[in-house]
Amino acid sequence: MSAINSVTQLRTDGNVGVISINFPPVNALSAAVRDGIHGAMQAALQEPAIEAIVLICEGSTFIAGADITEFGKPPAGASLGEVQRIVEESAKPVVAAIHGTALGGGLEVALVCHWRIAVPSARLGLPEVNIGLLPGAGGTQRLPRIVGVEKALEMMTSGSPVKAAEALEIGLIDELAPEGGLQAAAVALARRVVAEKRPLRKVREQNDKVLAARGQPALFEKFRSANARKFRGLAAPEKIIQCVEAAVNLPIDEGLQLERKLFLELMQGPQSAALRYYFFASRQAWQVPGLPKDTPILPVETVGILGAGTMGAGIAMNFLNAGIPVHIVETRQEALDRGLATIRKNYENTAKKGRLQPEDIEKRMALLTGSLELQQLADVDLVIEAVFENMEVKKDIFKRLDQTCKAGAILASNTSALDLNEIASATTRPESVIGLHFFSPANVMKLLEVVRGAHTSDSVIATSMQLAKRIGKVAVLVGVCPGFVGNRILAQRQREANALIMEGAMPWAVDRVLYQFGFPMGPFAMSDLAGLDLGWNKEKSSSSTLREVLCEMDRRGQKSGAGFYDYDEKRTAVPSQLVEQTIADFAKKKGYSTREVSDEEILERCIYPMINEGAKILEEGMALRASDIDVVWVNGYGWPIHRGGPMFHGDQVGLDKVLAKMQEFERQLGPQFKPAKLLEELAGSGRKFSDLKPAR
Ligand code: T1G
Repeated sequence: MSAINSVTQLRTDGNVGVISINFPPVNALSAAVRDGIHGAMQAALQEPAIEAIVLICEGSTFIAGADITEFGKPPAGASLGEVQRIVEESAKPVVAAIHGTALGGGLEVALVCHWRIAVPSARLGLPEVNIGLLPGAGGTQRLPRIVGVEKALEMMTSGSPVKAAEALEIGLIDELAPEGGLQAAAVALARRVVAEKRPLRKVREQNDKVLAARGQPALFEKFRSANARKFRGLAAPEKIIQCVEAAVNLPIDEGLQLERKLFLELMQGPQSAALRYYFFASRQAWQVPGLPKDTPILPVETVGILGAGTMGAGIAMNFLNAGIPVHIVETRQEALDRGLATIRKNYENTAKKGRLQPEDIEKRMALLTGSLELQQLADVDLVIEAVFENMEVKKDIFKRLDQTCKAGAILASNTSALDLNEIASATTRPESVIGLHFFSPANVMKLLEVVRGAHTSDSVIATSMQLAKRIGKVAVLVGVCPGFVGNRILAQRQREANALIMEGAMPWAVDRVLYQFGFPMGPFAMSDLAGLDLGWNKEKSSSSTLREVLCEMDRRGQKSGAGFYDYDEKRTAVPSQLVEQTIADFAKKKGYSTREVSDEEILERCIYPMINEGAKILEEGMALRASDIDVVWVNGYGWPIHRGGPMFHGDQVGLDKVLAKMQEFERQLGPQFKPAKLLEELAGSGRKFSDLKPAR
């Protein structure tokens, strides 16, 4: 056995040379790994006793791709192209032995091997599109040659890996190895290849599947139109399609040249920078600086939920999905029955879409119980209160929970804006009180704002962050302030959207500008979807707000067939002349004078105050990092992920420009645009939000 370098070993097993990579956490293709493979291949090729080679990894996974932390740094070590060439041109057969994930550059290395074997739990994919790139090491040319054009297009534009069984089916691997027996199986395969004198099979020479698609441009046009909505605004998918078209129509070396050109365009573009930033931001959000590594994690094996309404039922599903028993307590039987029925209905709807088996519904429902007795929560590890947003109601509930629940139980509120510290003050155990702010629909939305109270203990915080991961949420730790982080920033955008339509911008213009920016829907279309009459009281309505005026006109949103927009029977939104006139009349009555409002002003007025509010949130320590604010907005409010998040966007625009605009708006429109001190400091010193160190 010889150590090629610190991360690579070459040992022999009979006539087979085994190259083993060990570069935690995911054996990414760092310079050391590339040098190691290249050096080990040279050694193996020169060793007469070695007749075949196995490439395998230690740790949790096969190579999970290029080392994203090296992007943007000066190249070092053997290039990936050199590594691939020495493998593909090897005179000795090379077998890739795959466990965990073979992703991106990792799969592209496996694709230049002559054979591929994997354990059943392995997954193989080319997820570069998720970081705004395309497979830049031959994946766009080799994958279609193995799995065919349609499957390759789907895999590379979705970024989704396939499981080993499917990989075997589509020819991406040649054999399955027993779990725990990968190396032995790979060596055995290598030995058979030698014994049977099988010719060296190179993917780059297999052209039948791409030739079969030649002369069928409609295939690509159909794929483009079928995915137009999903690819809206994204640069990478289109370039991937172009590379696959090249794989079909050009010799592979020309296809590889195009792939290289388009890869570099994406690598140097703003979208990949944003997506790579977000990749790390979403992983950093889990880390709570200042929390001792050995902070005890409390057991959460049973959960109680107070309230069986939309939120309570949705929250319950997260725990049922993770196999955690839930007991829901309500005050009225019919509300409880309705909540339990809603949960079952949601599962049945998911099953109808083929995403859940009937037996899984029963497994989940078997974990769900309900009653009208708070006493039933005496022994649960965690209670989540999801009742009416009223401070007195919540304080009364937490007082009773404090008297009912066992010592050490975590008492959480799902409040979306109320003061958690005041809620905690109703108990004798504020150290056990935390906010778990789910977003509706709670069983769908990934974001969970974990709200730390003034007295919340480290254990309760650490337990809550870990629990969030266990139930598949993206957790961000936030402080106690009105609206926490997400809704506090949303209020800025909402205020400006409402002001802009008083000044002459149409609701559909505001929606269009924000939709074109990348949001899934603009604020007025969103209001129509949610319903304009949330919290509206017909008896007390006094035409004092535009929303009241519209509700009084029975324009309550999509559900009433009209809101800001008119809706046809297919619920297609159509700008309403009546609303246009209603807005003009209302604005006049309120003393507004209307004017032409440019798209640029709409965008800046909606986005810059969000960035400014984010700066205030950081100043007050209500978020640990600027990137946490971005993770909140990407996962809770549909901020276009290829723009990184509001704070990343501010850095991209230039904080000096954001500051100048805020100062201009402050002069023109009022103190609501007053720049945050932090924005002034950073802009003044030429720094970015990304230069800030995480708060403790
Ligand atoms: N490079 C560097 N670090 C990486 C990494 C990568 N490719 N992937 C993961 N990490 C780090 C991650 O930051 C975290 O670090 C730790 O590993 C665990 O990750 C030429 C150009 C492999 C499925 O896009 O999908 O190849 O926070 O928390 O949930 O065409 O990581 O612990 O310090 O996600 O078990 C293509 C991205 C690259 C794969 C494991 N490859 N990674 O998931 O752990 S571009 C990818 C993942 C490329 C080629 C192109 C997942 C995972 P820390 P984790 P996990």
